[in-house]
Amino acid sequence: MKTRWYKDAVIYQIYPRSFCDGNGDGIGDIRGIISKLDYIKSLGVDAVWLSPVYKSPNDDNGYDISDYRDIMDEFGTLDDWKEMIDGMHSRDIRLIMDLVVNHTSDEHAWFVESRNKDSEYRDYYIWRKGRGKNGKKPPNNWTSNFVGPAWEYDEQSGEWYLHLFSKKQPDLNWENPKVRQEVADICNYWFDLGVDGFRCDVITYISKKDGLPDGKLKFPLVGDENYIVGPNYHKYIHELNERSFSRYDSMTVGESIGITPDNAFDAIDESVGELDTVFSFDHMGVDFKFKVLPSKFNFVKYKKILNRWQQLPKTCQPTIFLENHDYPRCLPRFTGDYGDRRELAGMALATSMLFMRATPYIYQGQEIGMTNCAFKQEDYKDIMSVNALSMIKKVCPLLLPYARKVLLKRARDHARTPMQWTAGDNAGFSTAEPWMVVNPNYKEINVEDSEKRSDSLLNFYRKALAFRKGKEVIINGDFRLVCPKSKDIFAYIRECEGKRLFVIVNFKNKQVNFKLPKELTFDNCALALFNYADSPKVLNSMKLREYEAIVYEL
Ligand code: TEU
Ligand code: CA
Repeated sequence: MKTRWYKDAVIYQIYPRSFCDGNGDGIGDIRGIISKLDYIKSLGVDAVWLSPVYKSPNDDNGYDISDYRDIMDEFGTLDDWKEMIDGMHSRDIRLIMDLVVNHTSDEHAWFVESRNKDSEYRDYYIWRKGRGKNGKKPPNNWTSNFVGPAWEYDEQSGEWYLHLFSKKQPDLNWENPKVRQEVADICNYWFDLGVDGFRCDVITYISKKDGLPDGKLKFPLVGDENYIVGPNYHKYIHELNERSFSRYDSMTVGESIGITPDNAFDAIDESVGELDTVFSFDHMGVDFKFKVLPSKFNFVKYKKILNRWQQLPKTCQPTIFLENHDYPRCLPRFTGDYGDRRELAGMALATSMLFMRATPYIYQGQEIGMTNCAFKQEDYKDIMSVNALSMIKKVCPLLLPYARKVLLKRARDHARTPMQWTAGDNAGFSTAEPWMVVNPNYKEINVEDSEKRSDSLLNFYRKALAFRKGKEVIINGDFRLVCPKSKDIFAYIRECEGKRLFVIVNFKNKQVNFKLPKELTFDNCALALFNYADSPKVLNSMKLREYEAIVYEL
C-alpha cells in the first residue's frame, strides 16, 4: 500500500490567509490558490501542505476548528476545495492537509455540548474542579502556549477546562475512546475525498500525564514535561495509524515537539507504524533563549543538531525546513546581515538544506527571499503577539519597549504578511486592503520581478529542485558533515553506491578560507549547482566568496 513517495518529495507550505486573495475581500482563499497552481507546479514541488482551511472562528487563524468536515466561509466552499485538489492532482501535486486535533475551537458543537455537565460530550474535553477555597484556583500550574494559565473557569458548571493554547482552543480528551474514533473518522473522511496525508498539529501534546500533576517552574512553559510525548502518545498514534493512515497511500508529518534523534526511532521508524516523519524544532531554537528571547545564532550547534537527524537509520526519514508560519523569515536569521546580497544568501540557505537526506519543506515566499517586516505595534495580528503585548502592558509596562524589540525578532506575524506577487497594489495579493500589512519591500521583492531574472533566487530554487529529483544519492545516500567546527561553512558529502555529492556553502557575508578534507578529490567531477556565474569547476582556490554555494557530483 505505502509507496513512501515522500522520500523523494519537496513540499511547499501554503498559509492560505496570506497566499492569494481570489475574491477581493483582502483575505487569501482557495480560489486564490487555484489561480496559482501553475506557479506552484513551476517550482518543481511534489506536494502542498495547506495550513487549516476548515470552519473556524479564527481565534488562531484556523488552528481553532469548529467543523472538521467543512471549509471556512472566508476561504470558500467544499466545491472550491474539490476543484483545488483536482487541480493539484492533475498537475501531479499531492495535498497534505493540516490535522488539528489536540484541541478544537470552543465553538465546535462538541465543546458547546460539553459545557453541560450531563452531556455525553462532557468527557470529550478535560474538565477539572479547581483548587483552593471554592475551587477558584486553576487545577494545576500549567501555562498556555499563548501566555497565562492553561485553564479557564466555566461559571455554568463551576469547573475548569484545559487549553494548552488560547482559551478558545480547549484540549480534547484523548483518554476517551470516542474522541480517538472521531479523529480517525475525520481523517478517513478527507482521505476518501482524495487527500494524500496530514501534517499533525502539536500531535505530541495529546497524551497528558495521569492526574495532571503540577509542572516544575520553568520559563516560559510550566508543565510541558507532563504533556509532551505523554504516557499514551505512542499507543494512540499507533491506533490512529491502524484505523486510518495505514489504509491509504498516505504520508504524515507530526509537529512533534519532544521527538529528538534519541527517541525518533520509536516515533517514525518504518517498522513502528505511527507517523512517517516529524518536524523537530531544535535547529529553529538556536538563536533564541527560552524559545523567545533573541540570542546569537550558534552556527556550529545548528549544524550539529541537523547532523544528528541525518545519522538516523535509513528507515527513519528526517525533514528539513527553515521557515514555517510560526517563525520569522530565515533571512537574515541564519545568514546574518546580508546587505545587498539578499538573494545570494537565500541561495546559500537553499543549497544547505535541499540536498540532505530529508523531505524538505519550502514556506510560501521563502523561494523569493521574503524578509521580516518592521511592524508597528498595531500591525500585529497573531494572538500570540497580541497576548504577549497586552500581558506585559498589564504586568510591567516598563518592559514594553523591550517586548517590542523581542517581537521584531520573534513574532510569528513575520511569516504571515501577504505573499508578494507583483510590484503593483497590495503586492498583487489582493485588490482590496489586505487583512494584514504588506511588507513595504514588495516593490523590490516579488514573484513578477523574480520571474524576469534567470539568476533570481526563485529560479535557483527551480534549478535545485530539478537537479534533486529522483537522485538516489540524495534520497538515500549516507550523509557526512565536513568541517563540523567551521564557524562559516556548511559542507557535507552524500554517498551512495559509488556516487558522491559534495555540497559546500559559505553562510557568511564575507570571503572565507577553508581546508578540504584530504580524501576529497575532484577528478571527473561535475559542477551541478552554483550561485556565482563563475563558480570554480574544481575546488582548489580554498576560498569561497560571500554566500557562495556549490554542489559537485564527484
Ligand atoms: O504550533 C504549536 C506551537 O507550539 C507554536 O504555537 C509555538 O508555541 C509557537 O509557534 C512558538 O514557536 C501549532 C501551529 O503551528 C500554530 O500555528 C498554532 O497556533 C498552534 O499549534 C495551536 O494549534
Ligand atoms: Ca478572499
